[in-house]
Amino acid sequence: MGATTLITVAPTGAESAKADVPALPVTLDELVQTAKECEAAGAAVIHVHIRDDDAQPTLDLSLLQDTVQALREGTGLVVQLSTGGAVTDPYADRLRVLDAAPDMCSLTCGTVNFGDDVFMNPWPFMVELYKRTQDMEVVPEFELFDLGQVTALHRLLDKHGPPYGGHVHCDLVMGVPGGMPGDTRTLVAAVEALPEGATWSATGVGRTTLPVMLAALSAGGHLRVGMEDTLTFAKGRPVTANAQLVERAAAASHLAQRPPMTPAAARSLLAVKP
Ligand code: KMH
Ligand code: ZN
Repeated sequence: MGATTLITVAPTGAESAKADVPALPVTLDELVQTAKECEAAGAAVIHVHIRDDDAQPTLDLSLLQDTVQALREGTGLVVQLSTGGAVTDPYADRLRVLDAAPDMCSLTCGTVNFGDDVFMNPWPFMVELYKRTQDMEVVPEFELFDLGQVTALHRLLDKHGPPYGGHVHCDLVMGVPGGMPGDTRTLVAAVEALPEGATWSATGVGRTTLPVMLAALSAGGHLRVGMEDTLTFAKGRPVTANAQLVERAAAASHLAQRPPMTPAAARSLLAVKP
């Protein structure tokens, strides 16, 4: 088997309103349907934020447990729950996400300005979350919004040892207003600073979606796509479904001679709990 591309889909996020973006999956049925379509289109991992009955972001544990179960029953995707939540979510709620027993969770490696808000990830919170991933056998995906966060990742690994499963996987989140820009030279700088042996994906929010996708493929990386990060497919064309973004990423991966990785291969690469 030749080289392949791991495609992660982030279908919902915590920032967009259903009223503004009708195609956003916010109910459990919509999320599972989206997940099935994205798996068929080439996704192997799903990065999950959920919404309540009013379509507002929530970290309600029982809803998260139902979501993990429904995604496991309906798809073969690796289920990664967001511990970032929304910028207003308390640390305790973000830590409790692991009690839903996902395969993976996100772990952001530092505080970053986030548009007009601040996405808080102080060192003691990072450490507490990391220790819980180790204890609860959940594989963290290290979210890197800025180059300084790569340094914080090294510090975390140096002080607290390897993640559950032993493999380090990172995601460069580029183009957030307040974080690192979504361009090729920044992507290369970040990749060169990653820990030895780490794998990585990249996503560029908004207008940086395509430049980051093409830079990531040409640099040998994996891809994250989805409506958490991208609401416009092309100039004047709103995204109509998450699968549209996965299909484009899969087509680009084929073009790069690194076709989409299967969920089973992703489980093996990421060393998630069997
Ligand atoms: N919604 C952002 C504030 C994550 O999922 O871990 C944080 C975020 C990162 O989306
Ligand atoms: Zn997220």
